[in-house]
Order: sequence, then C-alpha cells, then structure tokens
Amino acid sequence: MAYELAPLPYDYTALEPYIDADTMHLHHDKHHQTYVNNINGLVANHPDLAALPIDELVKNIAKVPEDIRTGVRNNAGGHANHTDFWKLMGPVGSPNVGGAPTGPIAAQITADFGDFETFKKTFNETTAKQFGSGWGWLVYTGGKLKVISTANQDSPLSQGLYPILFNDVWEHAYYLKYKNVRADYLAAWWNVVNWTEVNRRLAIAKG
Ligand code: MN3
Repeated sequence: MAYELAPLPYDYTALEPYIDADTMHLHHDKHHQTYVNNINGLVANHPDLAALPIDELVKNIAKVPEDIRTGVRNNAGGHANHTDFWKLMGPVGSPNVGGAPTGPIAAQITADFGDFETFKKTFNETTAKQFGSGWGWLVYTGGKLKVISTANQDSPLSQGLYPILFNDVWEHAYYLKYKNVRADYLAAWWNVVNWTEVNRRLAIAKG
C-alpha cells in the first residue's frame, strides 16, 4: 500500500476532557483510516502518483488525471490534513500545550493580530462560519499570518500556501461530545494546541 495510517502520537485519552477518547477512536481509527484506504485505491493503478509523499500529491492536485482528481482531492487531502492535525495537538498538561502561545509564533501573532485573544476570536469566527464540513487554517503568506477556511478536505497546500495552525470542523471531529455546538468545540480546542509544533511549522513557512 502506498500510504499508511500512523498511530496517534499520544494516547486516545490524552486530549481529555476537551476531546474525548471515543471521538479520537472514531476520528483516527475510522475516518482517517477511510481516507487512507480510499487514496490507496485511487492511486493503485498510478504508480507515479503513489510514489509521491502525501503532501506532494496534495500540492499537485491539478496534475492528477481528471477521472480520479476529485477523489484524490478529497482523500489525499483527508490523509494529509489529519496526519498533520494529530501532531498539532498534544497531551493536556504537557509543556507548551494549550494556554498562550510561546516562542516566535507568539511574537508573530502579536505583530499581525494585536494580541492572542483577538487572533483566537478571528480564527474561531472564520472557522465557525465555514458552511458544512471543512477546516479553519492559519497560513503564513507575504510575510504575514492570515486566517482562511476551506470546504471538505481542501488543503492550503493546493493553493501554494503552507498551513501553520488548523482545526477540523467536520461534525465527526466534535459531534459526540459537543453535539451541534461547533463554537463550544472551537473554544475548547485551544487547550490542546501544541505550540511547539506550531513554531516548527512557522519556521518551515518562513524558510
Ligand atoms: Mn476529520
């Protein structure tokens, strides 16, 4: 198989009480696994595509043959987005998880949004408004941070943008615990953000 589902980088209970173990099992073991299974099926007869790292495949969606392009867009996107999403969160109580940002991202947020609370409000409002399934993203472009959202599993990588921080607002990410109240999930999610990983991604974006 071209692509594989890596284990979660922490225990299923590690994000409690903000994200419960049942949600993590469903989200990682079922939903993410399905994206992996689907993309492997789609590229099975395309060894040139199957050889690409998943991020490269997502960056080059426009070059994928038209008959499988929509499927690849959804499922390569789903695999790439979730692979990075698990790493963007960390066990509650760990250093640099939750709370205020630390390191270079803290200074960049202050420079571009004024303060952390204003940034969070912008990110949460933009992401809450994403109609239906999708993601909220913080990207670094033109020397500045910018908040955007996308539908379905579309990735900023396909637009030539590198995501720094992002949250999944498909209902499968929160429905078991937060029901239909996306805003409550968005507010709670900051408690599990891994700022060490956000800083690692910011450094890559800045080159
Ligand atoms: Mn998801």
